[in-house]
Amino acid sequence: MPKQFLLLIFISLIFFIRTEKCFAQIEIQNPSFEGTAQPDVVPYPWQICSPSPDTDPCNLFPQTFNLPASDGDTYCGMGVYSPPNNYYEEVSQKLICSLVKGAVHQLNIDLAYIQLNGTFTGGQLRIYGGFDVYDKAQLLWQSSVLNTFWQTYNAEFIPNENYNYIILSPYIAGQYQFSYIAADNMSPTIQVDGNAHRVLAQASSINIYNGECIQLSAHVLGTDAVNATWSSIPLGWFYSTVLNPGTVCPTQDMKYILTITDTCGLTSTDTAAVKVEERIPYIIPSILRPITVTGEDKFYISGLSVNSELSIYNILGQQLFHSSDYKNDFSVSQLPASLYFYQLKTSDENNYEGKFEVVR
Ligand SMILES: [Ca+2]
Repeated sequence: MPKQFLLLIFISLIFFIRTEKCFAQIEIQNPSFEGTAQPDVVPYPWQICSPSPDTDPCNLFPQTFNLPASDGDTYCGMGVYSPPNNYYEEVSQKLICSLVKGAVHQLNIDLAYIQLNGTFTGGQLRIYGGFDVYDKAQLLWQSSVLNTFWQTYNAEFIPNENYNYIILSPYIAGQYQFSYIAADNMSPTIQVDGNAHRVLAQASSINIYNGECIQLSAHVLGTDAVNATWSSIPLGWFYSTVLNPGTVCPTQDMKYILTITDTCGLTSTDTAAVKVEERIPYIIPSILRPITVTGEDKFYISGLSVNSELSIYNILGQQLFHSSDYKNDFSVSQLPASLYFYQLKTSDENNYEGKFEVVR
């Protein structure tokens, strides 16, 4: 096989892998509206949002309502009467898992409209998202004008919030217009872009010195998190407000991946990079010639680590300065020329004692 072909196959494989789409799924219960055909009732667990949709074909008008189900035995029928009557028969369902704010969602649904003695025309279906049975907080999608035969529609939408209800609502344009919308055979799941998440994992990166240990810091934004794991730590521990994965003592640069899983299986990951540095030996000054104008008047310890405790004494043994977390900020500008003594206790529990001279 020529090399060019092999290269082409390789590039195609990379392209295929990179463009493969990944979806999470939200279940729709009873997506085919299966139940006992009857007027003014919708099959469980669908709920009536605005009275009164029907489970069809229910022989409400047997001479004309002769549309068989698109899938199974029954479907949902919704009457609509445009302004000024504003009559809309609507159904809603509480989702097991909420929609995901900002993510691309897709579902399929079969739709048609039913003619009644030539008085019904067209009509469309709208899908809303909300937070209760009656809440039409956001119009998510609207179909084109329907036909008298079943057609499958693909609804794609992006919710502005994590709505936990969807509402199906009939719509017809114009005034004094009637229609009767039929809906059936919804996809059993709403597909959500796999990169979406309801919770956000946050891990903090940090630098340490070789020989030190560190407790990895992790937080989660959102309230639906149920599980968290660190990929480089052999733990499978559960969610708490502040995640505490324990302590790690790497001797080389490491990356620890935090994965938060929410109640519906969507995940969010973040990486904590731990950079391991070799400790620089402390360089403690022995002579200081304070020049205040250039700022060279500080007792500056090169290589000082955090939480280092420093005390400074005069030649009489009187303590002039103490800090439990010295920041290289002690000024000798006001000290007379003399000999002084220091005690330094570093964060790794090493003690250093010595003297320095202020010279003027
Ligand atoms: Ca059905």
